[in-house]
Amino acid sequence: MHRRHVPVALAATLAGLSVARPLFAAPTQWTVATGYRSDGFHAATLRWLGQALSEATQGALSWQVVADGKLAPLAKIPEAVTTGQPEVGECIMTTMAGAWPVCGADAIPFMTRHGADALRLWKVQRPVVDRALRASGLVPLYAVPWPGQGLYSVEPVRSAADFRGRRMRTYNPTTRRIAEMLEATPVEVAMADVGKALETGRIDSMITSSVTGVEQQAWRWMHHFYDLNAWMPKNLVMVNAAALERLDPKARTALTELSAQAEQRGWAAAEQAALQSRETLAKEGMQVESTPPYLRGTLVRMGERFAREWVREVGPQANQIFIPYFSQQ
Ligand code: PCA
Repeated sequence: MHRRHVPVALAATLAGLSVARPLFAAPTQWTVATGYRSDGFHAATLRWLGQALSEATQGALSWQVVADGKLAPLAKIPEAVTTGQPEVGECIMTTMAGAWPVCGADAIPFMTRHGADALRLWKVQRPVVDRALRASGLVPLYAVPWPGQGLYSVEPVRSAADFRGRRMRTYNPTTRRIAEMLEATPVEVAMADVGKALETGRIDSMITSSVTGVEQQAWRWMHHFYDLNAWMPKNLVMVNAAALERLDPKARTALTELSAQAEQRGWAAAEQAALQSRETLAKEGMQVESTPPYLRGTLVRMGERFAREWVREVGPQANQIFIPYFSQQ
């Protein structure tokens, strides 16, 4: 064979080889950042999806979950994902409402009363949130809720007046506004630091889920849990749009399909976790009570006010969520 023809022959051999290669291109390893605990049910869903992807793509796409805000603090994660470092991130949508106001419907008190409401809300939110995030180079993969938000308190509570002068832990603009409207002092504390804040007396009340109360062993300092079920905030998992675009089409399809499965698993896990953790709170000696009627009235009025304010802030897109949500009830 003439030397000049060798590369041609080699190219032909390689072309032949590429036909016989596995279904997917070179392995892609992504990083997933979450600001929440690695032993929580949200992180378990992320890990399940990573494993399922790796199996479905024969190792062509896999990811590593970095939890506990070790890669970036919770609030900074969406911005980090827009740069592609990391490729995937998880953040609570109520925190994202600052940059993407359409995400704010999640924290309107008493808009959703149970898991079915929350799922219906997500179905109508998703296309609107999807459009807003894509404009920033992010693509939503799936969302999973926290259990309904309840009130923890050192002292018993009967009405809004009982909050005056209290130090209430907040984790987003809504909980901050609630604290202010109740004339309590808002104290912003990341979830990871709640135990410490309780121990040192920085806070004496908080609104969060039964799951978070159990993870933080709230009963060591607080004895009253009012099961307000005020709203079910969702964690959104999003991917950098350019990284998604670079994926082999088959891996991209696997990611879309398996994300839908992860979402279903996550919602079931949230329901399970809510039941278990409420039981644990009671078993650990916490008084689990329903919402005091006077307080409920105040919070419902706040919910209505928040809804009006949110519509004013977001404009017509809010109606793209509200109208189908309320008309399907
Ligand atoms: N736990 C998280 C967010 C909502 C929840 O239930 C927290 O307390 O920060």
